[in-house]
Amino acid sequence: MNKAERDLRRRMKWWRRARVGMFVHWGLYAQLERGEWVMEKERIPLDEYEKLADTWKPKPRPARQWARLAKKAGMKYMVMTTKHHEGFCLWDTEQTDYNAAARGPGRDLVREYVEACREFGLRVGFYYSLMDWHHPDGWRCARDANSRRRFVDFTHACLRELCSNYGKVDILWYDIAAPLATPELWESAKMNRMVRRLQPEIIINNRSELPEDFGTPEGHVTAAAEGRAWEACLMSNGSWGYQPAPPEDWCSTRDVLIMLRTATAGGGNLLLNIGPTADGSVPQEATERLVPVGNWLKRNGEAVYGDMTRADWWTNAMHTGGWTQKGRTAYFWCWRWPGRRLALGAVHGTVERASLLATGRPVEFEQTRDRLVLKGLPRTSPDKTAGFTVIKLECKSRLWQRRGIGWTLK
Ligand code: JFZ
Repeated sequence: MNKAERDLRRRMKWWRRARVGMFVHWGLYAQLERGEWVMEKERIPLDEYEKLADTWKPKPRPARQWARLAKKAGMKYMVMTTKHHEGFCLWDTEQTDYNAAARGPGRDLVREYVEACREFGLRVGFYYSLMDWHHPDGWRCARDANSRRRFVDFTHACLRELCSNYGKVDILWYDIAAPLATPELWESAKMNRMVRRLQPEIIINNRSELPEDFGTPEGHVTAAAEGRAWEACLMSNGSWGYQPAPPEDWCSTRDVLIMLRTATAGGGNLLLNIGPTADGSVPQEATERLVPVGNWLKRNGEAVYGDMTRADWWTNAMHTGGWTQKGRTAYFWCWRWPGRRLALGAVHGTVERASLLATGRPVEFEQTRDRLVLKGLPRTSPDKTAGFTVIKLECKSRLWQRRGIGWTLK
């Protein structure tokens, strides 16, 4: 391992162990209640959209409510949109007066957010959209050299402020590097050097057209993602920015746990979004689903947090559940409870102890060749939060399950 790799490992350590964070999409668009792309999708003329900057009046310190919920839900970090594609800056910037301090809100919303994260012991992430629909050079920069110069200077200056004025920033989450086609045109290498000079421990995602520290598969959780650190980001109700949705469109508590299992097994993180309303309130549906996730994690977090071992070759191997793994301990997440006996085939390795993770209650078991049978289980799933019971298997060496059919026939 060379020095750069060692540095990366050290910087990423907390993040790998943290596993789950809260994404927050919040901006002028929340007032229209049709998602964060509404300006573009409905081709709202700029002068009409700009009026939203003065009509936006969020209630005092809503970020405390987000952070409190994130904490309750077992999340360890947050990432908030400091500027989405609409171009409105949520912090007090000198680069444009299209910002929260100068307009309707009358204060620095990024500062409130950072303070709330710190109050609740959460790591701080900044989302920053490179694409900008409001800046006069935001599109022109692709065709005109002077315009590009101005826009790149603006972009770098915004990031300099964000990395200078808010104390320690843990994550920089770039988005959509349009319309400039290459990292050379954005001067991304220089930009990220500056960011790291100001924030030596920061973790940077891969959306400035450079790979940097982690990948960002979106809208799906794939166990076999990237061959390096990755974080799947997901909406919880079919929209990033606030948009009311029928209850069926919201991920359930079980959906979240299923995604969390897949991410954990694949060695990745999960960044789950909420879109607060214009005044900053968290939609009731989000609270209803996320609080139980946190309660479940209080009892079963051991199967999620920490230095998990990649167990992605096991994904979906059983119809009763799936696995995560931490060294010599394997966790079977049973989502379809089979009753008093649970049989797991093609399992290799010697189990020394089996128990229900949530309560520690020991479970009787028998291993014959590659078959593991757990016995004397409760008749129905003991997990009353989400019907998702984790069985902990402490093993002599690392357990694994063979893929494919017919292996027991020889
Ligand atoms: C972007 C934004 O356009 C969207 O509003 C939201 O902020 C999301 C987190 O990021 O959307 C993307 C970005 C990248 C891909 C897809 C949608 N992608 O790489 O497939």
